Amino acid sequence: MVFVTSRLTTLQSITLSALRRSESAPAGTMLTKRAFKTGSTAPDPPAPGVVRLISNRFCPYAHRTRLVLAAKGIDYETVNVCLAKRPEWFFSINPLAKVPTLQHDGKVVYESLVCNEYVDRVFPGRKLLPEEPLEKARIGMLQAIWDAKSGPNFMKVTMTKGEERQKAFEVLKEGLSFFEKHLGTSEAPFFGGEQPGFLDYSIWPWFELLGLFLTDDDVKLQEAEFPRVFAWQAAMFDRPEVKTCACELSVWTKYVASARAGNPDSDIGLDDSD
Ligand SMILES: N[C@@H](CCC(=O)N[C@@H](CS)C(=O)NCC(=O)O)C(=O)O
Repeated sequence: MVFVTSRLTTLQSITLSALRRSESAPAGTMLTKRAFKTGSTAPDPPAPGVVRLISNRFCPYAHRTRLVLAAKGIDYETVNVCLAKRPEWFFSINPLAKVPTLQHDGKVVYESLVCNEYVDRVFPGRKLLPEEPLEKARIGMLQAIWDAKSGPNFMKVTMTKGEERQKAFEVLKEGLSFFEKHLGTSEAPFFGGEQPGFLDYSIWPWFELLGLFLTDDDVKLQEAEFPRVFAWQAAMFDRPEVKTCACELSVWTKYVASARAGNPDSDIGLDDSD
């Protein structure tokens, strides 16, 4: 664990050098750092060559980028921001003030999929996006199905009740059926082939939370209906980069409770030393 500066006690960085050394030996580093809030002083820009991820511990989009950074074994530092009370300085880095946002050698990159492609193209390591145009197009089309049908309805299922919830669940499943079908087109366990690729990481954050959200009988995914997706989920849970970036469900449960009470607490689960 590297502390970026003594001036900013809340600004700390994550070192994933263990991952760089060996994919099978994850650093096991958890993001357990307090979030910058409205009124906070902006941290200095990252040092030359350092990748900084402006993030939030509970954002699935930022989780996508953490996964890609970890998968490629890139050292990076994390600055968490509070989404309910976003710091003013964040708007001058990213006009949308959304996480994830990357800072790297004076450049700023935002939007999770854009960040992930940037990281994939700029840094060495195994390539996560295929070069072959049709393969790349297939990934893009599945991503579009996820974004249109499954991702938003996953959130809707967790936030709504009754008929609206059931309808959202049906559309979510309709989207998932394309993923089930795609997995059936090869023997490989991941969308990326023998190892997870771009799409695996971009849809994973929601799958990690299935056990938290889709648990009621009327909105429970049935393994018999999506056997390949369930096998894929199990294989993903085994990956070192997935373990490194995971947040415990018990902490997530507390976060969701704080959000439902109208006060999402980005620092929940941290102790005084964080
Ligand atoms: N399309 C964006 C979505 C990112 C996003 O919505 N992030 C949320 C946190 S999960 C955020 O920063 N929200 C701040 C806001 O919109 O107020 C991406 O893929 O990066």
